[in-house]
Amino acid sequence: MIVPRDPHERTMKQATAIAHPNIALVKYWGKSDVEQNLPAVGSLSITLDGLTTTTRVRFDESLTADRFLFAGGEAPGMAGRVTACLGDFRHRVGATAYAEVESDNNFPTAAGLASSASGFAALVVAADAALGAGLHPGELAEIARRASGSAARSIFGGFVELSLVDGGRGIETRQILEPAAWPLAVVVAVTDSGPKAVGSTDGMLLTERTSPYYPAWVASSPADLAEAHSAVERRDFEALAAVSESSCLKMHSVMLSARPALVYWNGTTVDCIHLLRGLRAVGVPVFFTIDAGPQVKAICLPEALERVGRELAGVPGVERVLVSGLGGGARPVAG
Ligand code: 2P0
Repeated sequence: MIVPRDPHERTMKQATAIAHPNIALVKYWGKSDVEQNLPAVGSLSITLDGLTTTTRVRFDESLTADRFLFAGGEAPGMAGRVTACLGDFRHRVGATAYAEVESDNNFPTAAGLASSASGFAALVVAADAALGAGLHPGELAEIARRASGSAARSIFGGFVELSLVDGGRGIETRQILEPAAWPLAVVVAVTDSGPKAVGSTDGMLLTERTSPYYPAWVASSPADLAEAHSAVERRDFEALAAVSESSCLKMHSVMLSARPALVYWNGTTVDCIHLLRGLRAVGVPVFFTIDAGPQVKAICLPEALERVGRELAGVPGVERVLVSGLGGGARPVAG
């Protein structure tokens, strides 16, 4: 429980924001500039609604360092990245005060659900609201992106595209379709809730250095993005399914061809892929995507949700399934 020093400070310098994780359908894997955390490829994602990060930021001139609490406790593993992101934010808006940050998720952090994306999106939106800085969403996405590439996408809701601009020296992130305009559903099959073996940043750098297929991955990304963007605009589920599965499998192909190989899947991951391909082959509107971990995300039309959830839950080795619809972007809330 944070006790503000006085009511004025509470009004002026503290705010709470929520953000949701997102799932990329056209994947981001690789950096063109590690220092700037610039992605080597654009990406296209959907923002979820059922899973939420809530973050409170309180700027206080009397603090001598930033402080970060996660789920009520110290989180030394994340504190450095939180401090760096806050530093970036202060630099952008000309602020000097350190901040106390309290964050929590209403979903399992180890579920392979991009909690860094919702975490950094909520952080920058709460910081912006606390200081009344009024940065526009594109600027917030830019600050969040430097902390975690996927976080830029969680600033926005629904269908979101992160594009490379200026010959790859910058990015632009924007919503391409509101969530209500095409209310897809998502089932996450958790096949292993342990921590992943190799984090995304290390995995990307290894892939870039060692996979002979990495240049082909980067070269093929713009066409996938254009195809997915068009499919979303047309609400063409089959077209989105085809390009999304292809992008996912190409990303895992460059991971598998790194030395040493990055094998994020387990046997249950593969069983889920076969199940979902089988369902789609008999006309069930569903496709899969998988990130840097063994969980399988099934994206489906609402009418298929009950069956997809039931069938995935029945795959031996699936620990549990989480269900979500599409949600809005990161935003301040009362609290
Ligand atoms: C994505 N992933 O597009 C891809 C697919 C994982 C696999 O974005 O290094 O944790 O912090 O910028 O944000 C993981 O991204 O990576 C990720 P960093 P981040 O969702």
